Amino acid sequence: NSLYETLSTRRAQGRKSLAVLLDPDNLDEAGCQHLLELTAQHSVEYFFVGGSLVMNSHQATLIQLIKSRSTVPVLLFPSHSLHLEGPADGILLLSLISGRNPEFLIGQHVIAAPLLRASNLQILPTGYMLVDTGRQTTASYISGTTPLPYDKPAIAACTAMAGEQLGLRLMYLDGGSGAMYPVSPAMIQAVRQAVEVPIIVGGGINTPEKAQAALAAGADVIVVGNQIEKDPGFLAEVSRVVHSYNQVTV
Ligand code: 1GP
Repeated sequence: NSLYETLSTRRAQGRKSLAVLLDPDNLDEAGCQHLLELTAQHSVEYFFVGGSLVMNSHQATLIQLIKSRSTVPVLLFPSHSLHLEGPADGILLLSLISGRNPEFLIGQHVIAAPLLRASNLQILPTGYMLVDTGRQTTASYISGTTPLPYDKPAIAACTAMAGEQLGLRLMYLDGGSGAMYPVSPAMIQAVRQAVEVPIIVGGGINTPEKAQAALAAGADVIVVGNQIEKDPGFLAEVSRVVHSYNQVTV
């Protein structure tokens, strides 16, 4: 099955998924090995690999290591057309629809298009929405865009609706890495009601309660990065929340 078919089947069945975000800048080989051992015990559906800034060049090595030890699909989560290295399975091809910077709506995509055509990556066209969660994030600074206001779910809903009408097949609501607080359940709910496509939610999910709140509001996939970097034991906790939720709701 293609990655997209699996995502939309899981969405249709009301099954939730966990994605672990691996930032090549923050993860060395030993840390990655440890994480892979943990993910063998506590299920994870996706690894997302990327970051707003990439300060070293070991993304490809990191992905090779994951692919040699794990069957969990690896999706590139790039912030720039320069960040496409490594034998990943697919790519979240992000169009930054919360912003008004043409470079991240279409410019980078034009540069990346022939590289993607020549690759074996499965392409997942994704409407990427940055949400203001209390302080300026690297993603918002680097992209030169204003995030969606935290307390305006209707703007997020209309943005997602427009993205879906333009043919984007996933929506990603992101409070930004290490956000002070996650995207609000009210905003997730509004987006859930506005579109049919699977919804990914990340940024600042650092407790089981925050994970549960995002899932209950309608997230199909939650993304956790920072908290697992700080405390790899959180992986077991958040995996339990995501997958016990499935047993309750299916
Ligand atoms: C950021 O959604 C991701 O783009 C994950 O955020 O690192 O805060 O979990 P955290």
